[in-house]
Amino acid sequence: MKIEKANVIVTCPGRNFVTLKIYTDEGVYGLGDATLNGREKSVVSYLEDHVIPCLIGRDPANIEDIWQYLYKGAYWRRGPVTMSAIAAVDMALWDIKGKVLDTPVYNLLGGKSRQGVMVYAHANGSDIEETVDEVGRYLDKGYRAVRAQCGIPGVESVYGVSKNKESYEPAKKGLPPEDTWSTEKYLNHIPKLFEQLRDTYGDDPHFLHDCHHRLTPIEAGRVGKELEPFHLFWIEDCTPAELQESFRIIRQHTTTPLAVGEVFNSIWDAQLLISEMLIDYIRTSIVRGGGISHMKKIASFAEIYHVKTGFHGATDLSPVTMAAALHFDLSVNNFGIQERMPHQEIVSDVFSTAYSFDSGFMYPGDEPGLGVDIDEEKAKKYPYERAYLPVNRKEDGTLFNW
Ligand code: KDG
Ligand code: MG
Repeated sequence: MKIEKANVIVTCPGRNFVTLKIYTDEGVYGLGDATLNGREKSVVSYLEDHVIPCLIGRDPANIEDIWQYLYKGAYWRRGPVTMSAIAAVDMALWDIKGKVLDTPVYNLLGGKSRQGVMVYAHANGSDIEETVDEVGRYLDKGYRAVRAQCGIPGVESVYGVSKNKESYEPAKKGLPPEDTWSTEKYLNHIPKLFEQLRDTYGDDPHFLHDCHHRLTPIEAGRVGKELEPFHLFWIEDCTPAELQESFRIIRQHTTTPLAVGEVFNSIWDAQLLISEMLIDYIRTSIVRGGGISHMKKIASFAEIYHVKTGFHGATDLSPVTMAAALHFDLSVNNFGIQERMPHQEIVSDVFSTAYSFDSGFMYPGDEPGLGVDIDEEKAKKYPYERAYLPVNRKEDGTLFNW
């Protein structure tokens, strides 16, 4: 079998998605997600100009060799554009292998380690009361785990909190909007939210929180320590994690579990964090981390050090990544939890999926391959629309982490 052709589909049903479709000479095709929020077109060019021409004529069965060819063969390694492009090829090749062997991808990864994948929902509100009510609505829907983000008095626009009760979508059409941030106000407010959540719902539900790269290590130590009585499942991205050693400081101050890595691209971004057991969950998703092939290595490395997976699953990861993540989550022993931020209804006009949700768990379905398809004619109805994540400034105007 040979790769005969490949094309890239860019579509915007509510938000932009970039999908790679690889065709074989025997009529089987595979899909991969290459969406990089706010930088979509760079990955399109990387694939069309530099990757697809090198794929034609190769045997799609040789997934590892093709991965190494694209990674080592480019000479320029890592980075979100390169690794998202490689991830898309890798996902599509696993999809093809599953279809050729007539089996779901989780079977190729070692089979089921569990029956379903525990997912966490996103709850948010403009204040504590609204957020607590929203968490209750998710618990009523059967979720066992809910992430809670809430408005901060005196801060106009807060990460993870929607305006006018619309569903939360961080990327905004047009050029990047600007938010204003106050760490002081945030730190004073956030423990009160989790105190109220435990008072209302008791000890059983898992609660999570995303600090979204806003704190210094010592501030992260403070928030982790103050949240200890409310035993969170994790706090996420409490500091930007380029400086892996900084997590030593956080660990000295708190036993609140730490999750990190949705912006990581490779095992090298997390090598020290994992080997020194400075984190508890690795969040790098299939699309950011070079596909299933590289994520297998990250998860196996993490397993040795008691670190579990907790894959990113926001709306900018397409249904193809969601499916790939679910197959992966079902198979590895050190699965922790999977993020679920459901796509808008309109996305299902373009993508059809075999995965399902029931009582707090997701299931990838038993279709051969990844179990996702794309309707290219319908995709054309939704052309690309420029959209960016916000930029963040401190109250005095200093540019800060978003
Ligand atoms: O594109 C950026 C989003 O995926 C990110 O802001 C979402 O932090 C996020 C999360 O935890 O889902
Ligand atoms: Mg996050």
